[in-house]
Amino acid sequence: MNIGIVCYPTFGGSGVLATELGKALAEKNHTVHFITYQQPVRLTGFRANIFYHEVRVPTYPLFDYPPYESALASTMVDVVKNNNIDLLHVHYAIPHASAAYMAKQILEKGGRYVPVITTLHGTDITLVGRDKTYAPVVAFSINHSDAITAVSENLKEETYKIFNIEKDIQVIYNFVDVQRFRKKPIDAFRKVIAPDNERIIMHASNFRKIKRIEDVIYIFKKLNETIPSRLLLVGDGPERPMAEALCRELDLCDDIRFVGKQQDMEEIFAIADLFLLPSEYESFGLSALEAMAGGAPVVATNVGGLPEIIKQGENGYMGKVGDVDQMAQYAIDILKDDATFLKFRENARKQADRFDITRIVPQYEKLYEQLYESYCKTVCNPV
Ligand code: GMT
Repeated sequence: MNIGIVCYPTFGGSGVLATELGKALAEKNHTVHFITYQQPVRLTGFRANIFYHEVRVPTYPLFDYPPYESALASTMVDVVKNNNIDLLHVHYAIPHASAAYMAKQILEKGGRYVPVITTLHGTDITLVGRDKTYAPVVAFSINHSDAITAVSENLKEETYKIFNIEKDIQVIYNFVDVQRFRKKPIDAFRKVIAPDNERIIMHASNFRKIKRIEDVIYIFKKLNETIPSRLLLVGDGPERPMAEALCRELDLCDDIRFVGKQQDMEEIFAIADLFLLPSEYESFGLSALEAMAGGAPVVATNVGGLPEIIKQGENGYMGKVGDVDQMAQYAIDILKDDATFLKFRENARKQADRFDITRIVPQYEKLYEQLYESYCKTVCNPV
């Protein structure tokens, strides 16, 4: 099939997932057209059947806010018309689902029919989407998508709770390429981070408030008092200055390393002994799944879709939001001896297998095929 994928090109989970999906579909001989404002960060190297169409947003002195949504809708129209696109798959409702609706209306006026699938990722529903500034548009564009998917059962339930959705939402879990993430750790890299063979604790995110970076640091502080450890903080975002200041205040600068945004996450996860994700909310927690695939058990909060991937006492633990003492104790329980740690590590890998790319991508392909067939029967060529 010829598939148009619209996503955020940045390090956020929705853009990562959309890019990995596009790459996997291309591997399976589909042709994939990414439509976004910047080359997606995980879209590296050349592949004959992957195309990238940049959305340009011409500015004009009148515009305090350049109209990205209009530029995106116009680019979608252009890409669909000129590349034989069979369907559009948009990731993250705002503004992708409403831009897709607009593009679809324009195309239909010209007799060109293209179904739209919207995948909901989390904050597009639970945080930004529910804000009354956006809510009517989000609800409308979800209801006018031809198929809707959510990345966890929790997000599906939240969507029904927050909006008046008249359609079925299918859960298709996020995935990880287990083979790629099951890397042997690079010894020299481990030694740089943990020269005295300390445990390596890791957190990766976009450093937004919802991630509670300060809790990551407090959990680490407590753990480090019992088990010598080093904390690797991967990513960047608005909370980073606060986090750096907190490390200085707690006199932890020698034990905590900020490595910024990183491309080759599989190399980094390979040296992690434990992953921390004490977020206020996570619809799924893709970074936790990637960490598990790399063999790191997870200590997280009991929120959103996290209980759908973390099994308490098996591959990690979940505590209450803000309960740093409890989460630190969980981390100690996992790392206290090698036998326990290796059991958790093995279980984390096994759990990641359940979300392997080879199991999940066919679910998207099946949805594409079913939708394309039914859409063409009823809309493109009605009898
Ligand atoms: O977590 C973020 O702030 C990024 C956000 C995004 O849309 O890029 O992540 C959301 O989508 C990911 C991929 O589906 C999920 O794994 C994250 O849990 C989800 N984040 C939240 O729900 C806060």
